[in-house]
Formats: sequence, structure tokens, C-alpha cells
Amino acid sequence: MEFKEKVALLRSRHAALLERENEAIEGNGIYKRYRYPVLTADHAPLEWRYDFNPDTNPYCMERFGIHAVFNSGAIKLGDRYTLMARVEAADRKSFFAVAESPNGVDHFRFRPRPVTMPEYGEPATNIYDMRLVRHEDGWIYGLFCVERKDLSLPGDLSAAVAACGIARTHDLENWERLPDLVSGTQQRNVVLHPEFVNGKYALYTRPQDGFIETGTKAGICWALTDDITRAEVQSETILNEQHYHTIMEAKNGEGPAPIKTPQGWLHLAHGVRSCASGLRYVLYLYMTDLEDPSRVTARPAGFFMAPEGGEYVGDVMNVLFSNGWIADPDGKLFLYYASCDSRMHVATSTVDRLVDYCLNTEPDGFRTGKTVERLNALIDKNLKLQ
Ligand code: BGC
Ligand code: BMA
Repeated sequence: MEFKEKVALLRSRHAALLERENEAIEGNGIYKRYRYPVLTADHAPLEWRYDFNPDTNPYCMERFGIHAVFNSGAIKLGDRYTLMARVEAADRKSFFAVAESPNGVDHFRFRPRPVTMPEYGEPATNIYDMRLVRHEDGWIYGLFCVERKDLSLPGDLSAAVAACGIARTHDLENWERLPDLVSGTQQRNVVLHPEFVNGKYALYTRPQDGFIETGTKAGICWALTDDITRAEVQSETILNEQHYHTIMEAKNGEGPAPIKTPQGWLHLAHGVRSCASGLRYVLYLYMTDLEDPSRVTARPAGFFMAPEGGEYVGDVMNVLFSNGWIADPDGKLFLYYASCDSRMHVATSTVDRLVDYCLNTEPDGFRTGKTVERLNALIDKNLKLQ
């Protein structure tokens, strides 16, 4: 095939992927999944992957491998459903890139260039999993994980240190990088609360004793800080703790920033447990008090979404992870989730439905007898209708 024909074929396949319409799948009444992922490595612009000069790339081969697109922050910018994707290159480095859609479920298109995130301190080995928050101070914040080699363990090639990077913007393109969150422990999955609380910035933190193990604090915590330009965790109180024999026995972490509803703050988080095939990541919901967001008011038992079908398969198997959702003014909700550190999906619901789910799903009783009691109560209720 001629160089020109090869390019034309690449372009038409890429255009067909970007134009493909998505299709909702009826589910359990709580949310709808969609037939196709919304964003994948194949959605990356061809200019990121090919050198289109026939003199320097006569075989028309890929010159830069885009491996995966996952764990995306989300925000509505004007009328655009906007994702801040974690794009992973073939060299395992991830970076951020913005993709936008007119309707939230298909036609996602990357902006021409990835985000160039300014460095802070020791340049990062990797950055990932940004939570986008429109804060009442007027800025859009991006909080993300910054990973650097743990230089105190030179012999261990996988020893790393995770910290929370903080940057702010108005357009997702030009970023002002602020100092990393100062914390006595490593941190991953830190999220900024959208409003001031007692005049302070409020953070959902997830302290960890090591790079992987969460250790003694064991859960999502709550911390206030006076100044986001010098953010520091002074004291952390536990908000949503891990528990033996639950979906979050090994770890949990806040997803995107919570959504304000008349009944309280609605939260999405991930829970992790260990099993023979490794770590299993599922998504769950909970709610906190409107006046005092450090107080949990609803904690439905179990997962709300777990991998299904093809979602089980990918780079890191058995993982659903979410750090982005968008609630429209009419209450429609777009929940963006990644499967297996490989690709992005959407599920749609409404804020009312998710609040109803939280308020009408019993909390975990922590033992099987309680689960059977819960089930019998529902059966009794239905039998009375007959
Ligand atoms: C990966 C993350 C992962 C973390 C803990 C990092 O190196 O990039 O995706 O969550 O390790 O396993
Ligand atoms: C984590 C997260 C994600 C990832 C998950 C599974 O700890 O921070 O980046 O999706 O592991 O690999």
C-alpha cells in the first residue's frame, strides 16, 4: 500500500471510532452502563502516534506507543463534558490529557496536545489520577498523585513515595503548580472538598504507611488546611474506615469530589480487598452531613459497581476505579469509571436515584447472620403485598 493510502486508512478508522454512537444498556435501575468504552488508547490523536513524514517514516509505522487511557477526572466546562484522562505511554509513564464530548457518552475527542504539568520540587517519575474540583474560591483545582523513587531504599527498584500534587487553572490548559501537600505520611487519592468549611480548605486524604499498605490509619480521612498555596495536613480524623470482611478490607479511597444534594454530600469511593487473583477494586457510595461533612450519614453495604464482562480484563485485572463524575443541573449524573487500568467507561443515573440508593440500602452488619436478616426483611415486605 502506498504511504498516502495507509494514512487515509488510519484516518478513516480513527474518525469512525470517534464518531461511533454509544448505546445505553438497561441495568438494575440504579444506573445504566453503556455498550462501548468512552475513551481508549485508540482515541489518542494520530499525530501523537505516527510520524506522517514519508521521508522519516517510510513504513508508516507507529512511532510513539499510547498504551492505555484510564482514571480520568471530570468536569463540565461550558456545555462540554470534559475528562482529564490519565494517559499511559508504552514506557509506563502516565500524563494528563483533556478530552471533551458534547453529550457525555460518546464523541469524546482529545485536545491536540497533552497537559504539560509544571514540576514542583524533585521532578516526578509519574503523575496520575487527577481529581478536578471547581472550588468556591473561583479556581479549578487538580489534585493528583505524584510518584517519585524512594531514594532511601536504593537497592529496591520498586520502592516509591506517593504524595499529593496540587495545581490550579481556569482552562485545564495553563496550570499554576502549588507546593505538594505536606503530610506526615505518604498520600494517594487526596480530594479537595468544593466548599470552605469553617473558612478552611477541606481535604479527603488517604494516609498510607508505605507506598502500597495503608497501615494504621486505615481509611479515608478528613483534614482542614488554612492555605491551599501551602497545604498541610495537621490533623487527620478518620471518616470512612476499612473493615474486616467487607469490600474495603485491604484499602479504600475517595473517588471524585462529593456532590452536594439536599440530603447531604453524595460520595463515590473505591474499596479494595485481597483475593487469590490479587487486589479486587470495586466502587461504592456513601453520604455525609451537609453542615458537618466530616460526619458520615449513610453507608450502604457492599459495592455499587463491580467489573462485568470485558471490564474484568486489562492491564491490572479485576479493577474498577473512578475519580470523575458530572452532575447536570437537571440532576442527570454521568459517572466515569475505568476498568483494569486500561480504558474509560460511562454509567448514567440521576442524583436522586443515587441518594435513594444510599438512604435505602442497609449498612453492613459485618456478619452473615445480619445479611440474612436484611434479606428476610425484604422478602417479608414483598410477601405482604401478595
Ligand atoms: C501505579 C498506580 C497504582 C500504584 C499502586 C503506581 O505505580 O501507577 O496505578 O495505583 O502504583 O499499586
Ligand atoms: C491504585 C490507584 C489507581 C489504580 C489502582 C489499580 O492504587 O491509585 O491508579 O487504578 O491502583 O492499579
